[in-house]
Amino acid sequence: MARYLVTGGCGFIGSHLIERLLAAGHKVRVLDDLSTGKRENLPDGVPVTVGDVADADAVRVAMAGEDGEGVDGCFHLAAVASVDRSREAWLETHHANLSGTIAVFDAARSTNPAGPVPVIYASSAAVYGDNPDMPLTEDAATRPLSAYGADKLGCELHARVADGVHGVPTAGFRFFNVYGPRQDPKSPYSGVISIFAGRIARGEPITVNGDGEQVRDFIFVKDLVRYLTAAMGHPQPGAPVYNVCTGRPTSVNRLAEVLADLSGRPLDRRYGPARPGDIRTSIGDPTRLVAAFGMSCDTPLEDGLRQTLAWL
Ligand code: NAD
Ligand code: UD2
Repeated sequence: MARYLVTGGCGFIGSHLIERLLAAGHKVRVLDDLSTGKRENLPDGVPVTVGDVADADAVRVAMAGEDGEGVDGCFHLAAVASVDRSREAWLETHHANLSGTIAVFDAARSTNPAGPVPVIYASSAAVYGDNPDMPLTEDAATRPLSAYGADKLGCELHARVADGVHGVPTAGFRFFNVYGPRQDPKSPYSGVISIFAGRIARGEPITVNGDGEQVRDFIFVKDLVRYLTAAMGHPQPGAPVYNVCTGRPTSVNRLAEVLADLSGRPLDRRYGPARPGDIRTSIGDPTRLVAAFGMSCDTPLEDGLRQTLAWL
């Protein structure tokens, strides 16, 4: 049994991760500002400190715990997880997304009585920006198109500092487009699958940004959290980063059609302007991930979408 801090634990991915950690018998506590996360996403009894991950004192206190015993590791997921929000609120999202990550690395090096503890953190496919070399390997050039992607790349650079200078083992996961139950269908800043699924289920129209032929690599959340727990169990030197992806492309148009089909509802699809800074094609190469962890993101899209629709 280990003790972990999960930042952003009340959010979509964090709540699935915590479900898995608790099932394995670990003790978990959470730091979350509840800006998009909800306490109801977590079972009763998980201690939640409401605070800002960019507030270094709040992070240190959350990591130390009431008894001052510290943690065995930290899963760092807190961020403003939206390209659109990072355009509207550039500096504010930067504080959460990059300064918050440095605050976590800093606390991980100094707060725990037994010395530095590992940090497993969320990066994003957004670091690749408009790189056309599909499928994207981890060695592909990074040229983010958004403040969100730039800050995630910054997290990876600081992870190297955490590891090389401060002895904090880290592993960064470049999540591609994650979907599944508990992704908020009502927020305009949510992922496209939850927005489309919610609107189609309510009989409302959906808006496709641009021509809808942009392509994404969608991963089911329950596939993803297995890598985070595996990485915590075997921290590696050198601040590795891994794509978390399937290698399978799906266009936004096709996604809308499959969702309408699975939910048995008519598709009322409208086309709006392309989103500024939107990436045209994003498909990852999972080779490094599979080699390192011996498992792939294998939930077929239609199965994952069914589970998502059933949760609504
Ligand atoms: P989410 O919005 O559901 O979860 C983020 C959580 O962080 C929420 O609980 C929110 O309240 C909390 N949070 C936000 N700002 C905070 C702050 N300043 N201080 C403390 N808590 C704060 O989003 P998610 O999809 O679960 O994303 C989790 C992580 O995965 C994020 O780092 C995100 O950037 C990353 N990611 C997500 C996707 C995806 O497709 N969902 C893809 C790539 C990367
Ligand atoms: C980026 C990252 C992803 C994650 C996410 C933030 C890439 C390739 N992916 O996702 O890893 O970090 O940011 O959580 O950078 N769309 C519509 N209509 C809508 C909503 C979205 O057409 O109502 C389109 C949108 O323009 C985009 C696609 O759907 O082309 C996916 O959008 P998204 O916001 O779900 O995710 P994306 O790709 O920006």
